[in-house]
Amino acid sequence: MSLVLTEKRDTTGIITLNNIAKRNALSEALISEITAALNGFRALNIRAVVLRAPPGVKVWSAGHDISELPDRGRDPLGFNDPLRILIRAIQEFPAPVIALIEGGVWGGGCEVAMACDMLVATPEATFAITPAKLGIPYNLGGVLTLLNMIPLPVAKEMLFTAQPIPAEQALNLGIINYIQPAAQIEAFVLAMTARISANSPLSIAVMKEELRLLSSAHAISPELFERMQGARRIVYDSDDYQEGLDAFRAKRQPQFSGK
Ligand code: LCV
Repeated sequence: MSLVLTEKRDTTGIITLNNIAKRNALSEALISEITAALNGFRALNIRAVVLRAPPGVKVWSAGHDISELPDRGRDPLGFNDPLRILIRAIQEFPAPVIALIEGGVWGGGCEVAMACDMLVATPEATFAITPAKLGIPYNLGGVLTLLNMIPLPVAKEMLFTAQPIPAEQALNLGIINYIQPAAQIEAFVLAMTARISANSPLSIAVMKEELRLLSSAHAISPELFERMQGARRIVYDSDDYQEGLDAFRAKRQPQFSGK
């Protein structure tokens, strides 16, 4: 069974995350189907992509597939982790990718949505960034994606509380572009992609790449990078990291010791 559905409407490509039973958890298999769909769209004259879940879902994506996270002792969010590959594939796709959000967006699912160029959500949509709930040391690239989208105090609140924020707050903060009722959201997003498709794809592609390069242009010394990696290693070597994984697998609340 395909984990994603793809569709071409004129010059818009639509990718629908379709593993509802697992709440569209971003497994390696699901991610490889999304990246394959994006690569397929590159070969066609696609001028805008919509990334969505089926209409009416309660969960857009439950984030990283926790069952695929390594036990303690290995970086869970390394450069070649499938989630990191997907984030880069979205950011480097040469046309705008619009996230059409219905339902809850969790963990790495928020970073996938926020790696998109624009977000349109239903009023019921929520956004929760959850590494702290699992004992995960988020990675620098992921934190930068969030920092480019969310005002610092709110990014800290979302990371430290791991609690969802509602679509209205996300709209007020400029994290999402529009809120649209579920009955109108697809037509609204397709009208947006039609406007984009009428413009110069070459001009849009170069401006998207300029914005990506400038927003990720942060001077960081080797010493600073190594210091952060060392700090992250303490976390993914910790009892708490293992406890976060074990608790999710056992479907119980984690008890973090701080060790
Ligand atoms: C694997 C899952 C998942 C899942 N993985 O349905 O950002 S970071 O750093 O934290 C990063 C590492 C990350 O993204 O970590 C994942 C963060 N995500 C979360 O913390 C959300 C975890 N999921 C949930 O809280 C619930 O599943 C929600 C609220 C999303 C939906 O609840 P609901 O009651 O509707 P279930 O929990 O019953 O889940 C249905 C099936 O999907 C699996 C879950 O194990 C269950 O599988 P079984 O039917 O086999 O028991 N599932 C859900 N989320 N992230 N598998």
